[in-house]
Amino acid sequence: VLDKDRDGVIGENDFKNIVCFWLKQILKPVTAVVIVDMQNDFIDGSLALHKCPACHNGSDVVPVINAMLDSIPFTVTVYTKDWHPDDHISFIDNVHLRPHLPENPQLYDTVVFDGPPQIEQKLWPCHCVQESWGSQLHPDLKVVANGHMVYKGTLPNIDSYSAFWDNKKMSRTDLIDILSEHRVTDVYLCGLAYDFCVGFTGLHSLEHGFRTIIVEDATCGIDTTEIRKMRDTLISKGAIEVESSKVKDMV
Ligand code: VGL
Ligand code: ZN
Repeated sequence: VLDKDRDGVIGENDFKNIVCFWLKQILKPVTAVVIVDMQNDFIDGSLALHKCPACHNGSDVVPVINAMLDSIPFTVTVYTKDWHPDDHISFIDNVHLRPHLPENPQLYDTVVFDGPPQIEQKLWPCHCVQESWGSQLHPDLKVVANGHMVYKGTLPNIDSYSAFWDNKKMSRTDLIDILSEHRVTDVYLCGLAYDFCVGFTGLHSLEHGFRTIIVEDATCGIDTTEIRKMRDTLISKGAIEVESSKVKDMV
């Protein structure tokens, strides 16, 4: 900011530069779009949304996201991948691998694995195993040349719904570094699933102080009740929801 007037004293030019810098920051947001977990398993595979209670179809949001990527000049584009080792704690078929296995666990139950630390975990079908077909991005999703890839849920003993931190905030991904490096102010969120990975990423985005915008028609979810709860929580903490058609006027 002080490049032009380097006499060590804050003069009129410095002051103007500082005001200009902050006006630009305020008037011209630096935007990132975070495209969460648009992977085969959530669209056509083991955790396909159309087989889940809300009966949404993950493939419906592919063209909406593609259209945004074609028409909106986001400064930063991030793709996330749920990226589990095959002995991951969230898979129902792996409960026998853990000590103190909960009694007769059922798919989609939330169980508590003994610690330390104690882990509360919802049990999912095996999904998004590293390098498998199910973990690949949907083939029709547009992948931009300068996009970043963030991997989450990569450790066997902890799940990670958010693309920032794992569910116990013991480890973090590269996402905050990518956003900070580019001085991002506004985070636009889309992808799957609204009530889990999109939602928790949104909550952590708010915690980091980003203006957090959920693109309504570019995301869908697993369970209607959970979707409603997540929406209420996000809105109460300051997130906003907009239609993709409105985003071009905000960026
Ligand atoms: C997700 C359940 C399990 C998601 C990931 O991407 O929303 N949901 N793992
Ligand atoms: Zn997962």
